[in-house]
Amino acid sequence: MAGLVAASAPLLGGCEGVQSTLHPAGPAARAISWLWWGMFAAFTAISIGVVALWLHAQRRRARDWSEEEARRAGRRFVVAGGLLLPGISVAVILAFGIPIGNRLLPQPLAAGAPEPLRIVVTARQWQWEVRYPETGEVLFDELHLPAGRPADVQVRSEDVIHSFWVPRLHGKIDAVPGRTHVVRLLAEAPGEMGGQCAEFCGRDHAHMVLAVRVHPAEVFERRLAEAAAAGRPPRQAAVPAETATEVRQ
Ligand SMILES: [Cu+2]
Repeated sequence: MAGLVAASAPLLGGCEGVQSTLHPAGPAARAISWLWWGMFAAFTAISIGVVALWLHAQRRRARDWSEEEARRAGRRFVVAGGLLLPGISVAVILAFGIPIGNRLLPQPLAAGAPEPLRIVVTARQWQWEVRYPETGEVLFDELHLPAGRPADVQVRSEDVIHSFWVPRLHGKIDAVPGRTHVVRLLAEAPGEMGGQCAEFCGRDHAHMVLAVRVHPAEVFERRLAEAAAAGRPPRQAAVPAETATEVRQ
């Protein structure tokens, strides 16, 4: 067992990183990662059980079955392996998954909780436009967040379907033309992380990345005030979609 743990250490090291679902930096991503680990443990146990049964069957001496016995054994096999096992597995996953999924929704906040920051993210081939309606500041491929304050990100698309995903903070949410989907991001501590378009959207899909910077709350507030005072100019010029590849390489 100790050997197995030692052997898996380098693999688990791969779970770290700026863009890892298994290295959560907020409550939503942590809930998703717990669900993932729970499913991983449960299905590992089921896989081991199935292999153990198979080995047991291999070693067992064959015996003659009457027709009635064979029919009964076959029926039992279908009920246990075809109905009970998948039925119980799906019920257990739903029992954990539905409350977690519900907690991930941008529900009304309790009285006294900090007001969520509003951010509008518009996806287009192949760029993220990030707008802060409070100040009018517009950024490209860059998202700044305050630590400890939720941000309701309104996700839209101007062309095809994209998917907005900051794995260390939350799950994926589709950016669908003509619709606005809201995802509530909450980062617990300052730091840098990555985001990525998670829906194939054309030639430069793989380059449609987002740098996410989480600032201490007071630094972020200062940043907002400075942007408001600066007369709402775009902080960085838009990169024309045609030249986006060259610029990024
Ligand atoms: Cu994409």
